[in-house]
Parts: sequence; structure tokens; C-alpha cells
Amino acid sequence: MTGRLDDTERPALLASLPDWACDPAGTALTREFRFADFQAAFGFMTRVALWAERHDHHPQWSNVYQRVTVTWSSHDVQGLSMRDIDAARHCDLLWAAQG
Ligand code: HBI
Repeated sequence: MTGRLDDTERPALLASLPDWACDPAGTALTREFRFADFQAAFGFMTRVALWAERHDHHPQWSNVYQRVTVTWSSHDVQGLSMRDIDAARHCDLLWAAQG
């Protein structure tokens, strides 16, 4: 379940996350989110941080005012795992929920 996704598993899962870019090596997923202002961006980061702590899976990310760039990768398997797919899905849900 949390092992490294192989070449047969990855394509369909990535296709289900159209707003995320996968690096050529297939080891990381990245998406930039844009918000109305810093407060909205930081609220999103707070919600993602709470998810990250609950799942012991943490983003690599950066924030510039209303923009948040999020990258998910699983260092323990040196690539992408289902944990990254779930994390990206959760980010998309939080993004959609902010209205
Ligand atoms: N978060 N995204 C991500 N990837 C990991 O491999 C990871 C993590 N958070 C915690 C974690 N690994 C720990 O289990 C170890 O690094 C100690």
C-alpha cells in the first residue's frame, strides 16, 4: 500500500490528478495553488499541516504571499507512494472547499 508505485500503477493515478505535475523520474508530484490573499494561503497550509501530522507524511513546500507550491514525495521508497497520491487528493479537496 505505501510501497513505491511502479510503472504500471503510476499512469492511471497521475491521470486522476490532472493539476499535478510529476517529475520525469516519477519521484515527486508538484502543484501550485493560488489564493485570494496571504490569509487564505496560510489557512490552506494550516489545514494541510494538520493532515500531514495525522498521516506522518509531510509536504515540501513554499509560500509567496497568495501562492503555495506543494511537492509530495516518499523518501522512504525514493519515489511516489499511495501516500503521495492521497496527500495530493486531499490538497485538491481542501482547495475546492475554500469556495
Ligand atoms: N513525508 N512526504 C514525506 N515523505 C516521507 O518519506 C516522510 C514524510 N514524513 C515523515 C517521514 N517520512 C518519516 O517517517 C521519516 O522520514 C522519519
